[in-house]
Amino acid sequence: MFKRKNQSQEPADNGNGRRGLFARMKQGLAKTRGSFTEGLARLVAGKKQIDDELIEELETLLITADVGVEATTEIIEAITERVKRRDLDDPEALVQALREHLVEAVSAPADPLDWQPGADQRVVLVVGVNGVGKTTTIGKLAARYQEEGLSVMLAAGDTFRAAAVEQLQQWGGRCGCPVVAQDTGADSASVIHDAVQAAASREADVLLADTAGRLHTKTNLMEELAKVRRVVNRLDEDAPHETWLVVDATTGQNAIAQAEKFHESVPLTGLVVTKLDGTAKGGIAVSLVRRLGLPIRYIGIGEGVEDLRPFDPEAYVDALLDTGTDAGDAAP
Ligand SMILES: Nc1nc2c(ncn2[C@@H]2O[C@H](COP(=O)(O)OP(=O)(O)O)[C@@H](O)[C@H]2O)c(=O)[nH]1
Ligand SMILES: [Mg+2]
Repeated sequence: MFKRKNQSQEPADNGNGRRGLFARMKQGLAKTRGSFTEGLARLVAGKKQIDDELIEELETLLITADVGVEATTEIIEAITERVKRRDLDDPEALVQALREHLVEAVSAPADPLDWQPGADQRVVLVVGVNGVGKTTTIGKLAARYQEEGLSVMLAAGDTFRAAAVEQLQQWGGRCGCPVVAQDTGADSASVIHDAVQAAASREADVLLADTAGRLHTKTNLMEELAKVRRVVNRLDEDAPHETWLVVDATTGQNAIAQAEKFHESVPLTGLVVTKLDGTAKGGIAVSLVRRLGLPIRYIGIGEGVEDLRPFDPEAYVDALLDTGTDAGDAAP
């Protein structure tokens, strides 16, 4: 059983309590925040007004954090325009403006995921290349959803290696979620097909389907995923209800091209950005949203079950810029 079941008996500020949520996210984003906030502080220090040099350095800072050339150019242009209009006249105001622009850039239109026990069943396909954190994310999500009172089933659709199935079974065991699996080397689409049928007959609220990031055969991964999607869709014309691409934040700008390729083959509905704790380039979240127009649903900030957070654009940017406080914590 997970420790967080006992959380009410533990001090409120142990990082799991409501007050500690924002602190924990800040800690997870420490690497990006470190370079970003220090950079900003250095830029702004001792400056009474905003000059070209300051704006140029801000541009460099954004690029360095992997915000991406396009988003950076847009933000810098908007800020330059505001400086010209004298709408922004001191470095403090500049930081506030930067915050606003980043929040806007990292937000994409999305319906809330307010899934209810006993309501419509949700089939979620989780896709992404090998090692990005798909199985781990599914394990963390299963625990989260179970805690919210939803009944969860898992599909071991990554049939590439035995370890992948075992890994999912371990996560399933921890939260008591049934795992539908077949032997290694089985057809991923067939496993997920069976799982969708099993989830329907057991009336599970959520089916989280793991998929392969690599294949035994020379079959194209994208074609295989498209097939999985078709098979699921044949069983239920509304399914998959969600297709989430897991992206490893430490991949850098290559992640964008990778994401676009997936999106062409299996229409994605959202993103999960993992391993943000391992990089100073948390700006990748901005590039991804800017290029794909998809919402980030969750972020991974560590390996533990509690290290998956629903994504909140404002809290994220505040954690990066160090502008938020625990008191203002709006994280769920
Ligand atoms: N630091 C860190 N490690 C993570 C995170 N998410 C996953 N991992 C680790 O990344 C490795 C690969 O994860 P896995 O779920 O097996 O990736 P998959 O091949 O996409 O299923 C594992 O060691 C995970 O513990 C994260 O948010 N932060
Ligand atoms: Mg896996």
